[in-house]
Amino acid sequence: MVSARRWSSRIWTQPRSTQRPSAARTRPDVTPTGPVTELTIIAKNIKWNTDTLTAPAGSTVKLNIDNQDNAIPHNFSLYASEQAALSGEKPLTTTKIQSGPLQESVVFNAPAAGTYFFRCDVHPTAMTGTFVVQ
Ligand SMILES: [Cu+2]
Repeated sequence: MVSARRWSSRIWTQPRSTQRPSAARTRPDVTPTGPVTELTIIAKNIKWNTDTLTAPAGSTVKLNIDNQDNAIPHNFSLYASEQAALSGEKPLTTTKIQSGPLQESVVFNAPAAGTYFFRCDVHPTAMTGTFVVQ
């Protein structure tokens, strides 16, 4: 802690290790309307670590996205259906396309109960899955 350190000069320089990593980003872009369900998905070797994510209806989802692919860009987009994604409909929620390694979170209110489709828009055939709201 800073309080345990001594001032070595009049100008305090914050040690690097306590600086906020620039890669860590959170987007609290919605007002939660229900209990928060925290989910995590990992992108590694141009694959998601799971092809199914599940959230309770009425919950607010905090999805942690861990892109472990060095210098490979990914994002996460949730669509009403696979057909909606293929026909160019706008995603229900999406993140910016960014290269890894990167950990970020996106917060969104779960859509109505049903089965949805998610993918990485950069790798729309290799990185897909089903998002279930029940
Ligand atoms: Cu990708």
